[in-house]
Amino acid sequence: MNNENFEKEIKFPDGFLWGTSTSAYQIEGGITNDWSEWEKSEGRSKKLEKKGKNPKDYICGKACDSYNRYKEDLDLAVSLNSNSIRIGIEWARIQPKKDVWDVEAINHYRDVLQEAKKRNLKTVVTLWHWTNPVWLAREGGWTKKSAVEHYLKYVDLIIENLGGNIDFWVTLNEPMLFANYSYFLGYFPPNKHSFFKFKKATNNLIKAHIKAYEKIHNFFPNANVSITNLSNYFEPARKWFAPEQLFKKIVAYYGINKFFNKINNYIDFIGVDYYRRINLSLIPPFIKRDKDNITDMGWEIFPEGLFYVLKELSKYKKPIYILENGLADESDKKRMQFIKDHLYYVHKAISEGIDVRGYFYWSLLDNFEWDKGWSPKFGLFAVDRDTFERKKRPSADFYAEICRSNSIK
Ligand code: IFM
Repeated sequence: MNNENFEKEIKFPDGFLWGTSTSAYQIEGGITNDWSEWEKSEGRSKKLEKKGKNPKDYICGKACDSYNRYKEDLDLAVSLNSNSIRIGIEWARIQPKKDVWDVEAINHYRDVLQEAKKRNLKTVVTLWHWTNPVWLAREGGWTKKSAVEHYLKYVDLIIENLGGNIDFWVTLNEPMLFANYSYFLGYFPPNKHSFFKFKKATNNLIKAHIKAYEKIHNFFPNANVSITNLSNYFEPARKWFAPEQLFKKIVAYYGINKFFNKINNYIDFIGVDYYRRINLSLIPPFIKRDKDNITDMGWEIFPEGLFYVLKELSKYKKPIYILENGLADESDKKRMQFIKDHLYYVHKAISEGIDVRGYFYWSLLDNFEWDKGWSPKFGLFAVDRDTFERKKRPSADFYAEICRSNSIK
């Protein structure tokens, strides 16, 4: 990115939300759900061993022990001068069995939210971030209509017990990615490869969101409710090649627009999770990325893409919050520039009239990166895998200064 872009200070609007994002399963530890069961399964371990990988590096286990260390984590968020935090609630903790509601778990999350409030942090709360109680998965998970009814009972409980401390509700995290990875591409449990199941799960997730939206609004008429969507920037690898253009349209439709089109009358804001540009190729040669411009996971760093995504999503005419943006960068050599460049494009979008109201860095801590296990390091704070000690990376100070000054210098 051209440094001329940063010759002068860039100020963000007053009241802009600055935060970090986390999710329950990825940091809390000690959870039993469909993911924890799958991770430990023999089939999964064998597949990993065949690839020369150690299955232990792919087990969430105690994660970052945040279920016990949440006050420390909230203090870290405060140390960043952020004014908000995105946290998750784990359904499987609240309803470990179909007919058991765990009062201790509910009280725990009440305390987490109250502690966040005590620290003047606005709370963005994700009710479902891909993981499910084991009993629900055994009933057929999201391909069954009953999942919607079960989810809504869980939402009722959250509304009544925790709703007063929730500023922004995220009913579902990246539902299209979940439906795709779990039921079509098969990367996530239950590892299915069926377009039919993918469609069923998608439709049930859409229904679940719409009904949850109505329930939350019945109780709290002024609530802010939405989903987050993984909104990466898709491009055909060859702009002149019609099949790749069509491929791009299909992927962008299923990846971004389908869900928002269906729920557009049932959202108060747009939640954007942006990470990278994805070039869609159908035939070789496949694009090779310059290694200076990729993350530890090989994802292309493409800040401009965030601007295009914000432009595209502005058509829904809702306030936009970037609820995830970050990179895996263990050495922390690229993180400051990454944040700075993405924020440059956020600001450009705002100055062109797009109503962006917040930015949340993913993630506060190094955490469990799902099927990629423990190696990707997204955190502003590193976490020792044995002692759980949190250690600040230099980019945390950099981000803290942005949050403090509401500007980039
Ligand atoms: O870690 C995930 C998160 O759970 C959902 N959005 C993308 C992140 C990075 O892959």
